[in-house]
Amino acid sequence: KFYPNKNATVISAPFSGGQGKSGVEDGPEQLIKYGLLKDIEKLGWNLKNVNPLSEMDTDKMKKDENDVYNNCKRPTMVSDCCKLIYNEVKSSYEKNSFPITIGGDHSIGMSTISAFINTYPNGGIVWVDAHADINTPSTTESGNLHGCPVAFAMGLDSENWPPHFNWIKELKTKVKPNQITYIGLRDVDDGEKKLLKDLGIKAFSMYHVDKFGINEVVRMALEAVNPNGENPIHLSYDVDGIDPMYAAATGTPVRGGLTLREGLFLVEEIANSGNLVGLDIVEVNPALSSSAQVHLETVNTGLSIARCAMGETIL
Ligand code: EXY
Ligand code: MN
Ligand code: MN
Ligand code: MN
Repeated sequence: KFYPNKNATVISAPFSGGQGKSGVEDGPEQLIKYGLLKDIEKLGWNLKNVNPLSEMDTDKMKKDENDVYNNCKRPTMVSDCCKLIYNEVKSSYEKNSFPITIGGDHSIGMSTISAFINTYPNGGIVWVDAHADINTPSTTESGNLHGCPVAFAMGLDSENWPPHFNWIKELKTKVKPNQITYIGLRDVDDGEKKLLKDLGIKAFSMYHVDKFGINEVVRMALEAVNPNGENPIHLSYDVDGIDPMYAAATGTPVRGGLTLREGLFLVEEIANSGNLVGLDIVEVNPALSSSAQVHLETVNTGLSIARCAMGETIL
């Protein structure tokens, strides 16, 4: 419905500055090495692969320990890289090319969902994650900006943002509470719980998945952000939403997550709705693999998410 020409852009975002562990910047390379582009082409898509960070010396920037503002770590690096990623995702959306952004850590979600909402102001976002990633500069305890992208895209607490993020503050459209929903939550900070509650964001934790089943949870999630069934959907998928049994090579694994099938079913269901227009796959960190098998499992989980999103199992 949205992409009659089946054009898609794989946007590599080899970025790790939103958190402290190195290795997540190699996620895009590994996903591509194990077949991401070929897999999607096989499903009939015309692909381009771009890397908006190719000119950035992110290694050098990461060592700048003075790059701190209030409680936020590496705001210069995160802001500079996220702005480049924003521009790339926005341009893909404008060209009617399905953006598939591969991370990299989840701080880049501030770019992808901002680009989405500034293209489709009535769109809905599904955020799959063990974490809510909605800390503000005032609530974050870790100072890691990969725990904050949703707050930035919503414009929360913007008076306390590092001035580096003025570009995102000035974007015309902010994500509104009824435009984002979560699936898979199980490690949410107290300050985040209060924000979710106060804002009335519909969030489905693992408790809800167990109680209602994944089919009903996806139905409720889509109803929350796409009540008329016609709005475009952007899916931001943190692989740590899936249980570490299937995706252990990630920076902040939390036990008790989605099974592989639950994690893929929800993607299939959203793809089947015909409204999926953009995808992020983030937080694959090959360096955190305890064995070659764990490495393969995690990368393959990422590849499966991509194939399901691009229609592999639409019959
Ligand atoms: N809530 C914690 C923090 O703000 O540091 C953990 C965030 C982990 C974020 C991961 C990527 O989803
Ligand atoms: Mn995340
Ligand atoms: Mn997470
Ligand atoms: Mn925690």
